[in-house]
Amino acid sequence: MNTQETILVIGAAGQIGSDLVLALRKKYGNHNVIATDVKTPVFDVYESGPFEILDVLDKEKVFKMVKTYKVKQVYLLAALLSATAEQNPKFAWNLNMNGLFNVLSLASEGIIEKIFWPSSIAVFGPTSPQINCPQYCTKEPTTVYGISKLSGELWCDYFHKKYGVDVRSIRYPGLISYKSEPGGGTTDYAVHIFHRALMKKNYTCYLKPDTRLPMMYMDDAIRATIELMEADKENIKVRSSYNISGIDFTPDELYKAITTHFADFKIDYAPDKRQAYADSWPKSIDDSIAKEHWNWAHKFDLTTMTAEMIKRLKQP
Ligand code: AKB
Repeated sequence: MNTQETILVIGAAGQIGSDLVLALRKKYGNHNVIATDVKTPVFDVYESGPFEILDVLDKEKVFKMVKTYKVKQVYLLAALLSATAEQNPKFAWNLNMNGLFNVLSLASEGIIEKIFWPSSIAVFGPTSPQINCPQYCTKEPTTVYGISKLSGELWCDYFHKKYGVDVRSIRYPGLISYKSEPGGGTTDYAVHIFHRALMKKNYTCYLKPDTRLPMMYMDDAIRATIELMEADKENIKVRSSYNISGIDFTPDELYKAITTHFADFKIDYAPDKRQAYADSWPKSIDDSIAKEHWNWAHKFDLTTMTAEMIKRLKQP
């Protein structure tokens, strides 16, 4: 991307947006990355470059913003995650689908050139392979969120095939970050647990101790996103969404990793509705196709991620 081109990030106040905006600004210049959301983002995002209030469902305003800032690339992050989507299926469908549709339509009309849209491991369901779940397999998601993400993937692929839209996507696992807490997901426990440990308080986990899920440290996820967006067009042969893999662990394994830093930290378990969503997802992911197409490789494992989270959260 040349430094005169502008990037629009929609959903900049969320967990991914809080890190992605800063990484994009570092790479492409503060003023070339327009952060937008329906709510105010973390201070670092707000003060380091342009921020505008934007609801992705307001197609006219999205269009106006794209024109005003001469936007070439859109990162569309606004979405309802698994737990909140289940509480409000209609709104989740509207936001997760029509938001994407608005952006895909602008690209099909040639108004924007490139789109990033996040999918999730939630596209898989109980009939998908549970261990090393491959890129291509049966997908029968049983969550509202998973249904919307799988449908979105199909729309991305359709707009690419029919209109040549350059849309790129990743099936994120649970993301672990220190800048901003996640909201409304099933994998959020893996962030909340660190905050409790640092506060020297016990943690009550809403998943069972042996619930293994695919996870990733945010630095890896941001690098994957930017590497995918910068890869040569001809190498991107999957236009639905790419599997990427980082770490997989259970709440008990994460707890034990944290106790190497906080020996007195205590956990107990009170599984709730989110257990069923977690049980429907794979335990680990095969990402050999992403490795082959655009050289993806994760860096952080459970030990290095835990040490880094604690170090970062301790910093004032
Ligand atoms: C969630 O838990 O809903 C998300 C996801 C796996 O996409 N973190």
